[in-house]
Amino acid sequence: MSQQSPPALRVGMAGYAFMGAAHSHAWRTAHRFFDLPLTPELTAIAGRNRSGVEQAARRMGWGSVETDWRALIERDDIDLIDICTPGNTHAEIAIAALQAGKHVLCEKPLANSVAEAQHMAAVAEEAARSGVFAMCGYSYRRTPALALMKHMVQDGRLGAIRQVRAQYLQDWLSDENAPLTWRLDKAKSGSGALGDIGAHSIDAAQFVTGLDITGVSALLETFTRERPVGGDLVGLGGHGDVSADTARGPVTVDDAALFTARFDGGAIGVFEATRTALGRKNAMRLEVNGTLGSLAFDFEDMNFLHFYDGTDAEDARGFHRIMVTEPAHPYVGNWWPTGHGLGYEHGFTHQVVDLVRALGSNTQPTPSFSDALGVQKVLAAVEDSAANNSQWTTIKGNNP
Ligand code: SOE
Repeated sequence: MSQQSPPALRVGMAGYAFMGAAHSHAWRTAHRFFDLPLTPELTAIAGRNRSGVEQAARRMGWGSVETDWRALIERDDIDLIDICTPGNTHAEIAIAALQAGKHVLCEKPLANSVAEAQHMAAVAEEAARSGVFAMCGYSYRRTPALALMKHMVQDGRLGAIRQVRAQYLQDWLSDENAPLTWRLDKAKSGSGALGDIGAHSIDAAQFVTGLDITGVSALLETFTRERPVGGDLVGLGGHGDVSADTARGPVTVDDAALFTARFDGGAIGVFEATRTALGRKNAMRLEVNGTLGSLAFDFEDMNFLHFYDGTDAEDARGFHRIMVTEPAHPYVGNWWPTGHGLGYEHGFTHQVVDLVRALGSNTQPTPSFSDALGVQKVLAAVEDSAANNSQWTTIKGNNP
């Protein structure tokens, strides 16, 4: 007798660039490797350019297209809106979707300002009372090695947390002729490396340690203040047909962000986010030092977690290189035999798994918009500090 498939979760996605492709892969894949209470269906994808969104729909497996995100929200055959568009659109789309009774998955950072994020979190809190839920896409939490890191900290393997060291290093803007894109326009992206990749480090540090950042001292830098307009950035690395005499426009965001931080509970941290660290491609790194041990992760070596256990016998002490591919490790048991490794896209699939399981049990998925508001407050404090000679800037009540 054929097993009855779980009810459909009909998804409408806004946007179809890099994150749209990663999310589409996750919606297509999650239920084929994990038992889920709902079966995602790629019902419709929206984008302003009809030929572009039609090509994306064919390539990514979406059932229909819209040229306006509002049409997704008006459709009664869509249960969840997945927002994969630039940050300046997140608030309007998420609020409209939640108020129309549709669940929301919104890419990070949640918004381009604390005010927008507060509004989104308030609407999400209200919607949750009616069983309509929202989640923010801090996908690195679902990298198995980072999830293992959190479990080990929670289990007390590091003792009391003393220091956090977080870097997110890329180099796709090292070339001063890399063209202007929406990520370099503050009106669209909210900030540069700080919000684009520094937000991941802030969320991961707070998620892994369970500690909130309470204050920062920061500096931001923009090395290349004008870039060619009109070049099409291929992926994030190469770029299209720009030449030395292509007209140049202003860059209005940071290339690099550095800040020190204090956490509740007494720990201190140092953070770095840059898109001009030549040679570093996607080095999202997190190290946590405690009184009993240390843990260290580098996304460019994402299947491994490095653990120094201070309780080891003295002659056996040293960093252990844990290959995070054992069935006992988070998520990996649903994929391949031990030693076969996972990739960047698996974090997005695990994000869908946890979201769909939460929706299936009528519970709040994490990170919630309230959690993401906490990250937004840290981003704003970093910008405030940097604008005031790196003065110490506190984050009052990291969550509403
Ligand atoms: C670009 O820096 C980017 O695509 C980020 O926007 C993503 O959130 C990160 O996962 C990879 O790098």
